[in-house]
Amino acid sequence: MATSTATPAPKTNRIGLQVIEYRGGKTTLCAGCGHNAISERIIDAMYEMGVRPERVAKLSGIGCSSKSPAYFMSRSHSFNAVHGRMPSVATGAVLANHNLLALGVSGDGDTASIGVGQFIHLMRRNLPIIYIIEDNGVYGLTKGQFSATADVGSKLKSGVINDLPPIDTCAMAIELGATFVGRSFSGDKKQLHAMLKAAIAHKGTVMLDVISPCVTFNDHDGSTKSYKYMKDHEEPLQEISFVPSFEEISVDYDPGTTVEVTMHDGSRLQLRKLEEEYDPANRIEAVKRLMEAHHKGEVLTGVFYVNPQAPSFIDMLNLVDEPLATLPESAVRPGREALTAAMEELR
Ligand SMILES: Cc1ncc(C[n+]2csc(CCOP(=O)(O)OP(=O)(O)O)c2C)c(N)n1
Ligand code: SF4
Ligand SMILES: [Mg+2]
Repeated sequence: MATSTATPAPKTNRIGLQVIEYRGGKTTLCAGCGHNAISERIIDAMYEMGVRPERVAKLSGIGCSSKSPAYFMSRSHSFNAVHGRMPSVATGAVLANHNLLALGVSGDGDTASIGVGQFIHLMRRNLPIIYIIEDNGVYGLTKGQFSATADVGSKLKSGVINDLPPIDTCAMAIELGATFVGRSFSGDKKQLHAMLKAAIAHKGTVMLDVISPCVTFNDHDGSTKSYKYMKDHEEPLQEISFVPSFEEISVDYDPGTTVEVTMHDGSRLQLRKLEEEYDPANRIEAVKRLMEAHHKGEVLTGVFYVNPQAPSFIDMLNLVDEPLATLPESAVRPGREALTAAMEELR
């Protein structure tokens, strides 16, 4: 009897790419660093959503977290900005070419300490960008000093205790106007994966704070950003499922217990409530829940706020459809007649 020796064709996504084509360089981060797990989730989400790597612009600042874009999607555009200054570079890149999918990767130090001014202004514009904070509560790259997201009472290995109140980047982003805000944990594979896919479908500012333990400087007893602390204190707000517009899968959907949000492209984000009523369209409730969770010592995770209807910064500026970067010279350089007419108007 003849046996077939043909090897099966490699698995590809809806644009014909294999997952290997979404990979990056070999990581130089510590083994077990939460940031490596987040890179893996980004690779899976981009592959499953069929995003063309060349359409992605990876942007970051400085830190171990900001190094991580080197470890996924080598075929994408990439820019490492100055420490804390990624938001202004990202804003320029998106305005120059709004066909790009901007993916900002930052750290808690890069965002909430040196970069907090830039972060604040990015959050109030609804620029289309996915902004991820890989949050370990310390400056990992410079050997583990407390950052501005460290909780009161959290202890460094040296015994130093933090007594300054933390900045909650999610509460801040919601208050300032970001239109998709959530928190996840690098160790919560399923939740982070669903959130990233929904983030790719959102048209506006996505801000995801992902607790990402630093195994070298902040994973000991007494730390509130360790794997153990997260295992004991993570309080998921919902079970998250995401159905992309190109897949007609019916998820086990019970309208009584699930809130469904239709995204800009027709994708569906399904948030199955785990406890009392929670409306992800209610900004005030979102901030209240975050403050209550802090008070109880819980780390609330999930999608806190989503508004797929708000106009993006691109809509507000009324930009032409063709990206500025590819407009021909004839369109961007007014001729003598147009200049003369403009001068006449100003007389
Ligand atoms: C202008 C400037 N100030 C300070 C530094 C030193 N520095 C480099 S990374 C870093 C903090 C990084 O912390 P975070 O963003 O939380 O990233 P992590 O390493 O924890 O992932 C600091 C203070 C720098 N590179 N540039
Ligand atoms: S020092 Fe901490 S943050 Fe940096 S790579 Fe190592 S584990 Fe990750
Ligand atoms: Mg950090």
